[in-house]
Amino acid sequence: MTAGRQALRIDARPQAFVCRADETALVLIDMQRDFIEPGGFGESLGNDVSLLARAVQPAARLLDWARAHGLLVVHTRESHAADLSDCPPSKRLRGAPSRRIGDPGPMGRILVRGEPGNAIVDALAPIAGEWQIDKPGKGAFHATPLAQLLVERGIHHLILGGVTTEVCVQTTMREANDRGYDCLLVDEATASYFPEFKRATLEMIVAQGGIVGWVAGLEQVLRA
Ligand code: TIU
Repeated sequence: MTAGRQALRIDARPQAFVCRADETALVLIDMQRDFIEPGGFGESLGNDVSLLARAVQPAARLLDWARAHGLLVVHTRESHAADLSDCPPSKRLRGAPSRRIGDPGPMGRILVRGEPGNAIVDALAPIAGEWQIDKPGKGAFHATPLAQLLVERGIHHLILGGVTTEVCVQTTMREANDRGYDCLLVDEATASYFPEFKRATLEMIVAQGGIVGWVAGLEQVLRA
């Protein structure tokens, strides 16, 4: 058996997650400065961004593990075109943020593609061969080439981390479910501005026999 076809068995809830390395992708959702560092979209919404920084080092260990096992690695960024043509007014005008999408901020225009704030944080910087998917929505499948690219690569399982647990991560898991993927979320590698929402999300994922998917601790994954 070649390294790529290696079977992985991860101790998870509600039961073991079994996949093959060459049919599995690690998907890191929106680990970008906009959400994790002060001065970006997350803070403009009134959030304490330090709550998200705690997921960075666990996500880096998960990324090292995925690279060592030859998994396809996908990084997503929530972002919009400079002319905001892919940003529905309903999204831009919602709520009362201190800065709206497209407004100038200390890390460039908020949530706009190519601005400094839109970059993946340094500790998780993509390397050659890894995919970067720019997504205008919360889910990574909406208005992106992700579905087609995963089919072309023969991917059947997704291992996920990223931010925020209950918004872009869970939305992506639900989209992936409807497209036939088995999804595992790694506890320490995801975070929310609302720790109680993270806890509730992990529970709703594994409830009902894994209605949304699987959840595992980082150490369980690293042991696989
Ligand atoms: N606000 C919030 O919790 N999340 C987002 O707006 N986007 C992502 O989750 N990436």
